[in-house]
Amino acid sequence: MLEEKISGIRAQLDAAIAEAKNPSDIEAIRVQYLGKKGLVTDLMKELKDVPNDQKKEYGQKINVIKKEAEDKIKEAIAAIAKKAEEELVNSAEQYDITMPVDFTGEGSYHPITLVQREVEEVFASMGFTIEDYLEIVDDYKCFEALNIPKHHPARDMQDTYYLDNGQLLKTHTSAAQNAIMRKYGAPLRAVFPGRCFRNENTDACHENTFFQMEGMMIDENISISNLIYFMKTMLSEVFKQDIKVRLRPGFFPFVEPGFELDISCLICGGEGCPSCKNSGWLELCPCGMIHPNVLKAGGIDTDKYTGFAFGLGLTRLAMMRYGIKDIRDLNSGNLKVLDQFKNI
Ligand code: FA5
Repeated sequence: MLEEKISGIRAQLDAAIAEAKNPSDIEAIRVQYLGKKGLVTDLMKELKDVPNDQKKEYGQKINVIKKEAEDKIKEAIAAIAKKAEEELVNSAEQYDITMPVDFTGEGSYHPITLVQREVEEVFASMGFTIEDYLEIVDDYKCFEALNIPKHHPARDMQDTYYLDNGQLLKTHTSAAQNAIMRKYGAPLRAVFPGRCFRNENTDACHENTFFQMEGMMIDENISISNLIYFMKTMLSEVFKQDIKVRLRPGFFPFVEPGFELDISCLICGGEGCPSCKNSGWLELCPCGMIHPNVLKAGGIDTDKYTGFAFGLGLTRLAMMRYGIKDIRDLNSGNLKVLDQFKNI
């Protein structure tokens, strides 16, 4: 009697699976056989009325058909998925890949890229080479070669993302200074843009991922006047107008003396707004004369050469150049923001 029921269920199940065309058909079959009121589940409920001496044998047979139904349903799901994938691949062959593409969805350069290229052009025209550098660097390049030994308090100013292997995400483009000095020796003029990472609380003018552009000029008789000249030329070329700047003392272990170069906030005209933390000034470009220890670490003869370096906040420059009020818009990936730069 039980055997008859089981073979009836098996035949029915096989027929139903053979007919199934999509995942919802299979789900209906699963409910019909293995669901709470399913045919196989009902068999198990009958177990309580079976005489005790036959319970074990009865139970084993039900378990076999239950397992068989589960396996068949699993196989059917896999087979249907495979068939759907094959159909998709076959239908893809029907596309003509030689058809001309509709370019109405054309992209645009990111505003930071646009500003980066402008600044690069200005410096290239003044004889600077443009260098590329790594985003993952070691402690020596990011700190020690820059006169920031281990446990120096200046490290606290750049909350660093360390990797498990001891390397770190570059916190500033100054991390490339040593490699570039070693690559070219003196005299040298180079700018090197790059992405920097700091574990910062974000606000309208701070991001945890932002761009800087470092610049270095090393030669005989280089002084602060050279530094100021290059900074002013760059800003007037980029903004195509006179920009109010102020220079105040700034401390960075890798320069001596060091300065902070701020520009008057172009978003609020110097009145004060969230983009400039209500100060009317935006910290844009720390700079200074390269510390002799840093030159020495880069293999430069400090009796003969001096140099200046600056670390331009490229992301902030892009904000000022295009009137972007919140730095976070630049990393948002929001196409509405980026679309505005299509025709630039
Ligand atoms: C530095 O990173 C130094 N390496 C700069 C330097 C280079 C000094 C060479 C002297 C000589 P600072 O941490 O201040 O300094 O960053 C430089 C600029 O990067 C800032 O003025 C600002 O424009 C930009 N910047 C820094 N942190 C952020 C941030 N979280 N979000 C956006 N821009 C930032």
